[in-house]
Amino acid sequence: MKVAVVGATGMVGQVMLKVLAERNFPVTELIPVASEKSVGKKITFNHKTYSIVGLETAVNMQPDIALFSAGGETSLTWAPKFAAVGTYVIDNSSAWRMDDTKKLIVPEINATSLTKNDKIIANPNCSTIQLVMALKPLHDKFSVKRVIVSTYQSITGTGVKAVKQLENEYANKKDEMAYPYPIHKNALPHCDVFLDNDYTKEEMKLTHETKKILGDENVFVSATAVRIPVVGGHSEAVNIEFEKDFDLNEIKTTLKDFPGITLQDNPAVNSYPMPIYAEGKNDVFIGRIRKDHSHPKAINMWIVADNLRKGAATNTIQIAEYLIKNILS
Ligand code: 2RA
Repeated sequence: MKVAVVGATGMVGQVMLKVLAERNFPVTELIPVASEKSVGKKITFNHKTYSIVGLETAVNMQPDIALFSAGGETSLTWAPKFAAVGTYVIDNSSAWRMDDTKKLIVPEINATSLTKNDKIIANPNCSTIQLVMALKPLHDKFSVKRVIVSTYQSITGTGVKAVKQLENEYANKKDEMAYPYPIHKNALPHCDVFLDNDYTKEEMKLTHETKKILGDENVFVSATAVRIPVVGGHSEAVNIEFEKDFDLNEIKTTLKDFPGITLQDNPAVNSYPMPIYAEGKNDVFIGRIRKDHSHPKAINMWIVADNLRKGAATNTIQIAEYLIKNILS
């Protein structure tokens, strides 16, 4: 497979290269793509050295698959150009996610909806992916009615500039800020920008994307997205109200049996997910599963995942794996 990685020098792009190698993805030729200032720089992948190219050159090389993590503007302009030469594009930006003509894919949930005509495929937002991985098996069995989620998001979701800000704050250095306030010893209830309804874009992504991925407009999600000074992954405290009665043990078994989920749920021995231990892993980790004592048809749980992996790079590559197994073969 001729594979382009668009945004190859970014945090997600770098993790995509790592995951492609880890999973022995059948890359016969890599096309690392980045902004003009990086063109010509070298990237090593699977013990081979490649030169970074620009977008125009990459399109003309006609890759089989292009994995995008280069922002919405670049994707809106260039994804159609790649698709026009027959490339399957999997995009990590929000550009195509809510486009009715594009599919929003978490492979364990809805990859089977993909056809050969889906040349631009949207990868959901990282905080959405780990949430819907828990919701999907429970929705199928117990009909999810309402979800209240509070996220505790890694600064890596913002990018290199945020990681640099935290390092500078550790070192008491004043430099360019990624956030309007200090992030060290702080928690910012502000991920992405505020909208007219006083929610942030990140919070509304959780609401809208969850409905689309589950294919059910009657699943109601209310979110509060918080940025915290960690780097290993995003955590989410989630309350789920069901339409149907449920047995807690059946809830746990249903989650445990769903591909891509690892349960870490034994308070007696302090077993629960944490971002420091989820970092570098591809699963979604779930624990603190308990009945909501304030509501007869609701439960609480804690969900953690590496936002650069299952939240971005790994999910993207799992979509590509599905394509080559079921559509490109
Ligand atoms: C964030 N989910 O964490 C967004 C984009 N990666 O900032």
